[in-house]
Amino acid sequence: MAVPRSDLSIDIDRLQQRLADLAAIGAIEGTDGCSRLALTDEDREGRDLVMAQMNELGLDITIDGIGNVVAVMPGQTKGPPVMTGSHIDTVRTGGRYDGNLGVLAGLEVIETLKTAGVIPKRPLAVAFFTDEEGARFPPDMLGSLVYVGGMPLEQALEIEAIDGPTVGEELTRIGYAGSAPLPAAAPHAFVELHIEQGPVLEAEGITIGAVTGVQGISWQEVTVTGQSNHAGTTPMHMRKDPGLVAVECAAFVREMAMDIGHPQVGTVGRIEFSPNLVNVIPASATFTVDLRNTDEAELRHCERRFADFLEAAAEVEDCTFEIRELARFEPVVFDPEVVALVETTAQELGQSVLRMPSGAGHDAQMLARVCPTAMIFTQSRDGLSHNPHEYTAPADLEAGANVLLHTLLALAES
Ligand code: HGY
Ligand code: MN
Ligand code: MN
Repeated sequence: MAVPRSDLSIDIDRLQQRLADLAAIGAIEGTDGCSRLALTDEDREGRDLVMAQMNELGLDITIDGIGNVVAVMPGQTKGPPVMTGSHIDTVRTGGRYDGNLGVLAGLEVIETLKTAGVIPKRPLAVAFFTDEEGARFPPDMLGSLVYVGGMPLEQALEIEAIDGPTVGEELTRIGYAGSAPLPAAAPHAFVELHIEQGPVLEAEGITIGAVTGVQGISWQEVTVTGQSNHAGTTPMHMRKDPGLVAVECAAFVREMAMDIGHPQVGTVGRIEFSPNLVNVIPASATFTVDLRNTDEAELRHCERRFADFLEAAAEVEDCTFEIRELARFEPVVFDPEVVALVETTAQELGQSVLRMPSGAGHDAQMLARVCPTAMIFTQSRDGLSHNPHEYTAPADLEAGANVLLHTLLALAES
């Protein structure tokens, strides 16, 4: 393990400026947050900005068929790069750090090395992957999933957005349907810097998270169909109200997760009635169920309990239902050597560090399928994320980016 070079550290003001410039695109009025759903015009603008910075750094840039962008700094030798990166698409109520930090800190690392005249043995790459959030086009981590061969490109291009168009149509519309081959060649290693998006580091008073893996994710979309009818004339015993089934399910998901206990979580994040009018008993109700657990068997058990509840609730209300799987990823364990490298690098840099799993999904969980992978977490104030008031203090950003710098350098020199 190379001892971090004390003469090399990132420029936090430059990194903060990069974060501010990107957050200005899709800025959410009165907050530091931004809204750049995947493949929207705001996402295109964000992509254009980051690509301009990649060009300014003189990097070799490629765009692949799902719109992933990879920028490479040549090393002293050829071969697979040590890669970092994340995503720059956001949820509709996004913060400026989720994903963006990992990409922009990667560029900051490259600029720090170039300024110091350091050319690593292996090439270094910084990537942003398409549609990590999965909020507009499910599943999440779509770009990195295709990148590692987890989904054929043709299948990904046909995925429809919650607002209509397909991935392929939107990629073409925004000019990011690239030609670099897919699946991509595996990097030598992959390390992603990301905000924790949870309360653990702050509560423990720890600066850096050495992330050991990512919990399993199950996303389902349920459409319950009943009978629309007049809200005023239909006696209660004659109703087939899918809206009731949907809200009963939402309450059950919460109760079930509380009953199972930590680390089980369950969320109904999206719910839509049709025709969604004050005086009409809904014809149908569509809602999403997001279930997660670090243990695959527990997650399957939770899915089974929900399915049983849904079946019974629909039957009582004389409704039918359909389930569409939006995402299903088993828990991922990161490479122990790379996790240890993150941990020792943080310690060498005098930072407190804690090994911990990730509650959120990340592109790293896809890259872990093809190369040694780990993640670095920094604190999230109040554990807040997917919220425009998401915040990470400059000292934490600087600490995280310096751990990234020296971890990448150690991997590039190994
Ligand atoms: O849903 C997630 O965990 C990630 O933010 N895409
Ligand atoms: Mn993220
Ligand atoms: Mn996110």
